[in-house]
Amino acid sequence: MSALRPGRRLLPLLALLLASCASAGTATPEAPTVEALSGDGPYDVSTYAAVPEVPEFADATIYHPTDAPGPLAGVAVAPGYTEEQRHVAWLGPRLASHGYVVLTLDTNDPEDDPAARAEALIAAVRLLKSEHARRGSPLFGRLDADRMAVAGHSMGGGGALLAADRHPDEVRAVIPVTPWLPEGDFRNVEDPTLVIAGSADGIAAVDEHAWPHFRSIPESTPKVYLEIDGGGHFIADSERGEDLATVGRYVLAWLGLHLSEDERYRDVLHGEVPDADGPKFSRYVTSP
Ligand code: 9J3
Repeated sequence: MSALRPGRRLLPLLALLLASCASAGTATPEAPTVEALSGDGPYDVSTYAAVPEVPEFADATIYHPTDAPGPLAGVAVAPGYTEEQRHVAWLGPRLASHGYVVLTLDTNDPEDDPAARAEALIAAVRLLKSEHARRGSPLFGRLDADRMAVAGHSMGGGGALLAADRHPDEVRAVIPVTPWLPEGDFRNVEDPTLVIAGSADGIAAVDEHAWPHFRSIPESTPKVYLEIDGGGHFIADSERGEDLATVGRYVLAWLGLHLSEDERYRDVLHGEVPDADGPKFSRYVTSP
């Protein structure tokens, strides 16, 4: 039996090694430096909008990396109240060029509430999974159905949180950006959640929305609250976002750690906040 002991001790090491090499869905080959994560990644991106129709949302666009090794993880993104895909569209090429499949959607009604946006996001996750199985889809056989994230702006962010609250098994990571949902209570959220907020948000004030949302998520759920100092409601808007490089970097790190399960991203999120970021953030709270 004693001959087994060294093997037993080596097993966790071996598992770690395998995990870091094989992390399925991790298509980003470069080290997660500030520079590498602040802009588009190494992959070519294609888009298509001829996706099967579903009742839960209107049009959609799928962005995917053409030359990334699969299986690929996916992210569904919902815009905010009265907004359209173009408001969140920058995330398509940004994330897809780093190896993710991204679906941006238009809600059925631009005034749809967060609950409708939650169902739209879950339908989008299911649609991505079905694209994996649909002959003729550009994603046929290329997706990892177990690695899907939901994200959104404002009511779309409230929707992303609700989606994770109601369908924890269908989601692996959640990224609400300046989320809006009064009295939002996310005590059932088990999926790792990155809340991105702006301290000067005049539409979804952080004290009424993002911060209590974050606080309502159980301490047992991996979560980070990133608050841009002086940031408004549109810090992650394709046209109005003033520092999309920073927002995108933390989104990529969250997906890298929790969707691709690549431990190299842990330090980006849980190590020291880079000197250049310190003054940008009014709060950066991580748990656990
Ligand atoms: O999605 C959003 O930007 C929500 C903002 C808002 O004030 O909704 C009020 C109905």
